[in-house]
Amino acid sequence: MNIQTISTTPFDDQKPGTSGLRKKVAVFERNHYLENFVQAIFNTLGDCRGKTLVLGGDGRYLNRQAIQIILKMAAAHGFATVLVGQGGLLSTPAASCIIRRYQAYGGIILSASHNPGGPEGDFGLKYNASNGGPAPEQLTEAFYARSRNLTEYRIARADDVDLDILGEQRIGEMTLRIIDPVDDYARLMQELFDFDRIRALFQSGRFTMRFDAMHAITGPYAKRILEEQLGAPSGTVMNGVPLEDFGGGHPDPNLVHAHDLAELMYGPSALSFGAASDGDGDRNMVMGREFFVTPSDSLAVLAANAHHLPGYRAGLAGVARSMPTSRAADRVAGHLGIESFETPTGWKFFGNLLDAGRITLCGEESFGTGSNHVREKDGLWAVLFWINLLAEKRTSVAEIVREHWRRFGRDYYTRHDYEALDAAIGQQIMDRLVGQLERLPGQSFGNYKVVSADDFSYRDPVDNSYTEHQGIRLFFENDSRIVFRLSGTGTEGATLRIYIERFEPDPENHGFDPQDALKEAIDVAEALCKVKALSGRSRPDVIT
Ligand code: VG1
Ligand code: CO
Repeated sequence: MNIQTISTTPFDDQKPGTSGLRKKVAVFERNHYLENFVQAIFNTLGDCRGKTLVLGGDGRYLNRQAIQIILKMAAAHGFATVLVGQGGLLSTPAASCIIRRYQAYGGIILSASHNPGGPEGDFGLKYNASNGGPAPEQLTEAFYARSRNLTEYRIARADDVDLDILGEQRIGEMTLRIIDPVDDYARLMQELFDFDRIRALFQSGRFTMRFDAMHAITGPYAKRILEEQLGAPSGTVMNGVPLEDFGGGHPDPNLVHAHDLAELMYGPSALSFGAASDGDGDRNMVMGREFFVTPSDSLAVLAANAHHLPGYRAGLAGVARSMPTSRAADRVAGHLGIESFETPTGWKFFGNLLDAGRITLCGEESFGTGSNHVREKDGLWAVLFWINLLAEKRTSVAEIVREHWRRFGRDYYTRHDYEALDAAIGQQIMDRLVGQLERLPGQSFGNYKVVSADDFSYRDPVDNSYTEHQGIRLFFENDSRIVFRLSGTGTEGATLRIYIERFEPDPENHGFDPQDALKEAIDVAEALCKVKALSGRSRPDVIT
């Protein structure tokens, strides 16, 4: 095999964020940019001879070109086999599933998740380890360190391969296997859920649903599983063809960006169930008839009901949630007498707990839910979980959630995002909050009296690794909490996320809109961080 060694100079911005390296497409298109980062990963991994790599992405602009480059670099680095999803496609959870099933050494997933795609949009690359999960921080830090002193990268001189033909090809000594992106994942779903019961629900004719794939990666997965295997009527999957620019949309499953779906959920002909997933298929939004399920509630409901489903009959080892996620799941864990954990934002922090068998379910407020079946959050899995639950309980989404609140109390919850702020303003807001931390306890803002305040840090209970500066938490006397943090996935300026919640035990008070129920707390948050005053914005860009 003819391997070329190409001289290069380092870039100083290849620091992975919450979920891999994410940049504007134009940045990834800079000469050697992608190659440098891939070489930094391979240098960190060391000797890869004889090993297997999994490779695929969400189909966004640059996906195919990047795959051709990475394949040639993998060949130059000595990988024995690379498994690639047909057409270069793999959802994030499917990649995780495939790494585990084939005992691969690791995988590279190309995606910028819910960020827009196309030439003007974003691109991203993340490395997952042998457990199928996102590289832990020690590893991503090592990639960054390597990227800063690269002088060359190695790449095989070879023709581009055809990514659309299933089966084996060779690049030099390396075997390239193009596999069906859906098969292994669909098989895993069959092991976890009661497909017969779900099929019966669709056949009953009483259940109507749509799944909005948002022209992103889950289209082929949802069509195969929902329509072909479970007998949902064709057309159940909307926007099911993955497009390089997601049809110009923002593949982010929330009420703002999945509005086509949201509209079908209201009015006289509203559907019984609606769901959507994001660019790379790891997020989920779940709705019932005229009812939106807050992701934090979804995690709690799944935890409380998991024992009804085949894959989880044995019960749960424990549950974990990211810090900004509401405390609803903790209440369920307390009730079940199992462990609960609060981790920093990002799925990589769940990996050790899952590997050690300490937790079975985990989730984030950002439309992410998952279990020990893979090591990523999994959008379609969460949707199937809900459908299986509905098939089991023969009731509505709204009734399941309301019943949950009656039992455990309701954690009113909202997140307000101020996107693409001037980076200096974002930093100023966080610095000011940190500066106030010591003085805040004891201070009152209207009915809100601060009990404690901190800058969240986390010591991993499995490997003892330590992570700091994961967001500012304020706890109030009336069982409310406000969290401030800066996004680690944005590619423009700074995005401030404000997470606001209040616990309401009394079922008489469970019927309010969260924006009304949290009105005062939302004002307290502004008084504390002054984002509107400092940025001149009059409202958040996205409210979830
Ligand atoms: C966001 C979410 C976080 C999630 C991350 C990756 O990160 O808040 O919960 O894990 O996206 O999800 P941040 O740093 O922007 O708040 V995905 O679907 O983009 O891989
Ligand atoms: Co995603």
